[in-house]
Amino acid sequence: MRYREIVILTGAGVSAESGVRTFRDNNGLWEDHRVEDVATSEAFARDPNLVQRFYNLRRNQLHHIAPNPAHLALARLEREFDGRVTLVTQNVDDLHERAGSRDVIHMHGELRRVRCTRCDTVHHWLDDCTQRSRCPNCGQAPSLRPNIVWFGEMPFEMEAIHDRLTRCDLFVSIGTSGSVYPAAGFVSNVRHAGEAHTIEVNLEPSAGASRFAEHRNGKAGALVPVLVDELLGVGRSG
Ligand code: BV8
Repeated sequence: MRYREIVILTGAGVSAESGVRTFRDNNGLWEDHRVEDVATSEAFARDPNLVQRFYNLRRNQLHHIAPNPAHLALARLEREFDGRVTLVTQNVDDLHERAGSRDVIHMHGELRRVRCTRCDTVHHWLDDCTQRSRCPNCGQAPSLRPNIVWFGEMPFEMEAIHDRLTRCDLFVSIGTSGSVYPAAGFVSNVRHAGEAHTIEVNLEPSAGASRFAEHRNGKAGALVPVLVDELLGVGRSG
């Protein structure tokens, strides 16, 4: 089967072999806080220093991690596939970009950007962000928050994502537990299942596994390069 439009959704599992902790590690706990309780605007209003610390630790981690074969294979697919590849990631790290992917939709935002809550500008930011950090545009403080989509907030670029889902003829979900919406529902938004093929690549069957036509269980670092070779027709005789 030759595909024309592929949508790829990635989650924390695609970065796991790069040493980035998934949300399921520690049963979704960080410093004994449930992630859902830290990654919210209410938590930020209640204890901004705690939330800033949560993201500063993870932003600092960006300097010590590198893309793994799964990230590199997805960048190769974007470069060499003779149709359209849309990469939507739930991840807030920059490993897809550092692997060479160019067209990445960060639906949950990015660790390397902060947003001013006063003038709404977004800035590239790799250092610690605190309540004393001044907005590079309006100069106010406190004003900067992580440009991350918290629980209860609308994910970014939903319209563009939905448009690509309804047009794609292949949807591949990689390294996600299917526990967070609306990403977990994307597989049900692709064109009528009869026309689009759907593949789940994950260490283990996810909560939404039954909604996929095909399942490949194992490590992304091993399975994604194989899948990309197949999609590029590499190693296909004749
Ligand atoms: C919204 C940024 C509405 C933060 C994140 C009840 C039912 C249904 C939905 C809800 C509900 N109650 C509330 C909701 C909505 C809520 C939600 O879904 N909650 C869940 C907990 C039930 N969703 C929201 O709030 C979303 N917004 O709904 O807005 C709205 C409408 C109108 C107007 C305004 C608002 C916003 C959700 C975004 C939250 N932010 N991230 C941060 O990163 O700090 S989500 C966060 O969790 C991560 O981004 C990540 O996406 C997600 C965890 O998911 P995964 O990526 O799947 O990670 P996980 O660890 O769970 O799984 C990893 C998988 O990899 C595992 O399956 C594992 O087996 C596998 N794996 C591990 N190693 C490997 C591997 N696979 C392959 N290879 C390996 N080596």
